[in-house]
Amino acid sequence: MMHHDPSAAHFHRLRIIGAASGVGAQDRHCEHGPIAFRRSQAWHELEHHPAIDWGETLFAPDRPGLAPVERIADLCRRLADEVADACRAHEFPLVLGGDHSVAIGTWSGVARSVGSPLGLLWIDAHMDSHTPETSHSGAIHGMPLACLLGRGDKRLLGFGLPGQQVLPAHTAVLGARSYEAEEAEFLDRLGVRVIGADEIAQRGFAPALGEALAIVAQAPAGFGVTLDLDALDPAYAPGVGSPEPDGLGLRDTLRALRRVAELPGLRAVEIVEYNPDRDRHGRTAHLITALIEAVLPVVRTRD
Ligand SMILES: [Mn+2]
Repeated sequence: MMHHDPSAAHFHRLRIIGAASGVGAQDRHCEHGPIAFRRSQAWHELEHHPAIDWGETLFAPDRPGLAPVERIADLCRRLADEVADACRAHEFPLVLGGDHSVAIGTWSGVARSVGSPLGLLWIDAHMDSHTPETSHSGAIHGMPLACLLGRGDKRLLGFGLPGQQVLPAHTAVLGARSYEAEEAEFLDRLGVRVIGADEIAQRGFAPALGEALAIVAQAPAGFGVTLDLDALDPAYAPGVGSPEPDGLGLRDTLRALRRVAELPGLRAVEIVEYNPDRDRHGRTAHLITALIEAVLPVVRTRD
């Protein structure tokens, strides 16, 4: 008998799932993120850890004639399956992107496995809440949150549950500082709480995070965290797809993930937009290692 009580979640291992796609971005170099991280010195610090397993690394199909949206749909469908499989095996999914369009697959997979829409904390410099009608660039990594809220290209919807994969009342965007008015209006209309960089600067990071966690962690079926590395200041994360100045601090971000890992309803974590071509001295790769270590207490091994 499966229980969906978030407090009953128990994970005996952390499963890293690579989502090696840059198809959703104009600059496609994020597709090299998972493979480059796996080859990095930073990963070697963790690769023999008994509680961590690197599962599949998935790629977007490259058949001629496939439109970007079809390639992303194919990847996200398989990613949702892989994430749901990890959940079924009581392994904690940690998805490593890849551009942020892969979030459509990650959170659809978790929502399917718990049988109900989730809470979601979206930590990002951007809102990623365009629809095909409002997008200026057409890039799908600017649309995944809207898709998870049930709005977007039909080919990108319904991979987990019919309709919404996440509950607007239990979704929060944290750290946004570069966005278009249409995105802010869309989220506002749905009642999604956005705590932007300006508000964080005024109130301080800890109270802002506390409010965001109170919103997402009360979702009845549990919640997830997706971290776009561009939420951090480029000084700490230079290796991202779309760097934006004046981002979150390193300690604040690590503290946030440690705090999240203590909450019983946490179902999965996603780290995206790692672009190894822009990294400097492995700084961003080492940051990813530190972020994985911050999440690791979700695994409670029975001695
Ligand atoms: Mn993003």
